[in-house]
Amino acid sequence: MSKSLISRRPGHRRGSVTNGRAAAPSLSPLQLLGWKPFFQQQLVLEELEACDPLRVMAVHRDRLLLAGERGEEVLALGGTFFNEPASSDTGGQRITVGDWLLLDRASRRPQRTLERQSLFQRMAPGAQRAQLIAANVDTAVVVSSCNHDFNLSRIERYLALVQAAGASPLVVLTKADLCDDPSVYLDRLRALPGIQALAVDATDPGGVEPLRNWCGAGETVALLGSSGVGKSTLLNTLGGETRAATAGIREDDSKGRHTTRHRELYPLPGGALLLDSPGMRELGPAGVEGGLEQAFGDIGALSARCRFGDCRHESEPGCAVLAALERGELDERRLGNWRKLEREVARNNRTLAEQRAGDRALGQLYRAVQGHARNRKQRGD
Ligand SMILES: Nc1nc2c(ncn2[C@@H]2O[C@H](COP(=O)(O)OP(=O)(O)OP(=O)(O)O)[C@@H](O)[C@H]2O)c(=O)[nH]1
Ligand SMILES: [Mg+2]
Ligand SMILES: [Zn+2]
Repeated sequence: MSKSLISRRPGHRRGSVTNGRAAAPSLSPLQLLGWKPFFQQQLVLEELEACDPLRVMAVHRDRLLLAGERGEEVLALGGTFFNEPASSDTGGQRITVGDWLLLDRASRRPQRTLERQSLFQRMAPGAQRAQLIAANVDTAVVVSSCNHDFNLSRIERYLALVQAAGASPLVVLTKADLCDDPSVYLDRLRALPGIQALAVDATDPGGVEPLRNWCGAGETVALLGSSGVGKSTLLNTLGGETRAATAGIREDDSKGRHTTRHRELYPLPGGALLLDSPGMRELGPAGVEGGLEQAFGDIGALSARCRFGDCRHESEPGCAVLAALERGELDERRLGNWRKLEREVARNNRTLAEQRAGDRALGQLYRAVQGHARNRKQRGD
């Protein structure tokens, strides 16, 4: 039976973001929040003088939790900054957890979000827009457990999302303590070429130690995976205290109870930021440009050897993909999953392109109306 650990977040939050960070004295408070030259380079002179960069630590319905050089602050969502039509790249929600936001130093008004180094987004079936999941993540940990939840095709789906986002992937298998032989699951992961994987007991502080190799000071690490796999448990064990509530899974089918309801970045003692997020039910890859080629590099490499450049790997002569399948070097399940994901990506990209065109038109209209109103005001109409 799984060990159940039900806990509530303590009334006081995690305290200062630089707490317990003696291990990384050489980094500035901003660097500990993930500030990098990539962001610094985007600031123009006036912004350097008049603005503060703040990291979006959590997005709530009506407010953002931000952290910057001066510590944490809360910013209400509202006002024109948040209500302007979406710019084409963010598809509807301008801000997501992990973003860098420039605030005017004096008024604390938001000025702009900085260009993202990586962006996680997904499409829910039938949705017109991509939902933003997180930005500026360095390592994405795909968490799965050594039980009924383990599903190679779903892990592949997560990996496609990770690679489309521009983050580096790691697979962590939890509940190694509840299974007779975790190496059976690790072996099955060998079918995913080039993927690093660990099996751990997420409740054991010693057991999760290897994960710290990916949690260096100033690094942003996201935990992704289905409900009940142990994302919040990993956060609590790595953090050395309870940061997020966890709850036992259903006995009959090992499914989780959707305990975590929002995404939030938590500082770890070693100086990394760890993103805990709700288990996702729908995982349509969005914004994938070249992402599948990375996540399915083996199939990409085979395709390059097909006789025809536009080979669909169905029945064409000289198809290197089908030949590999026949020789048993390529898994039929993996090829099937790749085909399915490719179709979804093509469909989602079409929807997003239509959406972007619509957003652009709306943005132009909005600016025209604003300009018109300004002119009237200047004329004193
Ligand atoms: N024995 C054991 N139990 C674990 C392990 N990882 C997680 N659990 C248990 O699994 C249950 C679910 O863990 P959570 O951390 O709440 O799962 P989650 O991924 O955060 O789930 P959501 O917030 O619903 O997305 C809890 O009862 C945990 O104590 C593990 O490695 N070993
Ligand atoms: Mg959770
Ligand atoms: Zn082919």
